[in-house]
Amino acid sequence: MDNDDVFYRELPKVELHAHLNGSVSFQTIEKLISRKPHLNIEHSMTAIGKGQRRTLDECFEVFKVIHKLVDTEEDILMVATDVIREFAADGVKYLELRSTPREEKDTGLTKKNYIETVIKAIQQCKNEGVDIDVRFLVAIDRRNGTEVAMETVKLAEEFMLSSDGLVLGLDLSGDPTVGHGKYLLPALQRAKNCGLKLSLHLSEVPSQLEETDLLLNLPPDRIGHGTFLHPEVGGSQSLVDKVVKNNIPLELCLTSNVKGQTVPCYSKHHFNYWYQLGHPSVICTDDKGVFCTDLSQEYQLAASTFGLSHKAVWKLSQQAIDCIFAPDDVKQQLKQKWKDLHLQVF
Ligand code: 6MZ
Repeated sequence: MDNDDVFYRELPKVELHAHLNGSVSFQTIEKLISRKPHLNIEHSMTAIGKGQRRTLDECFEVFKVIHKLVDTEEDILMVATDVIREFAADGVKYLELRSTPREEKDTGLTKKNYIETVIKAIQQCKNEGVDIDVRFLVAIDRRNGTEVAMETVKLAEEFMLSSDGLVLGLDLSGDPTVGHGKYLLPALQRAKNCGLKLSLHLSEVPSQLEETDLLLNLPPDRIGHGTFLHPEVGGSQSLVDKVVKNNIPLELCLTSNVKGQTVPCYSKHHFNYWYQLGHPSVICTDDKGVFCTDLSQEYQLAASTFGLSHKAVWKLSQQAIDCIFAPDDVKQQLKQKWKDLHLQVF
């Protein structure tokens, strides 16, 4: 590692947009494959390597393969503990993991078990003294429609009340070309009313202006991607104005968008647009396993592409603290941590 690599690794980081099953590393996939050799899954089917690109559609096929490998409580516990330890090893001090609770008839897995198991993994890592504060966002896969969305919100609500602050909110994700947000509004509204924080994937693909406008009226607490919000790429000034007026932070995932081909190259990534506006923008990984990246690399890419100094990068990672869903006392603790580490690094 050269000095620059060391800086990014040691930079304390906040990860706010990480899908559990998209974050499974090469090593963990190997363990899963050896548990289930009869599936005949090869590693090339679960990740998109350096220089490779896929359409977003193909990316969603990759998740289906991973879901076949992760279908028991035991698998989820291993995957979640591995993912948490890997983020910690990469210098992430605060992580909000998100995942879609799944029910698997063949293994008896229920959605409730699913969430309980992720919580167990978080607690296990905490008990082991892993240096990272982890929270959980329950995800709605938009493909599954109105009823499942409402069911998911009710489940998230239950866990928000019983998980000692570990379950904080809700994510809306899934293939953006499937379904329409208007059918999910009642569920999202209910989530908001009961105190769940909302992070919504918005405008990840073009031509979602109407849906985005509708969902921005909630308003969400954070936006995932927002790739096609601004007028230069077919969005609109009024959408940008809504985001700015409500001061809704964006979760931006450079490699994911380039490899998934919604952004043509790093230099055209919308990070630049929002960063220039001075709008809260948080660098995230999305799916570090599938896209073969980590958060240190994403910060380094943003810096090298857009000419950010180490000082500016530090500020960027520090400002992410204000965008977390955990309460103020957690923000204060993290700010103190950044302060202490700043003295060691600079
Ligand atoms: C939208 C995405 C996504 O929930 O099984 N997911 N949704 N856009 C993306 N951009 C690439 N990347 C991942 O993790 C996998 C699930 O996360 C969502 C999809 O619903 C995917 O099935 P979990 O842990």
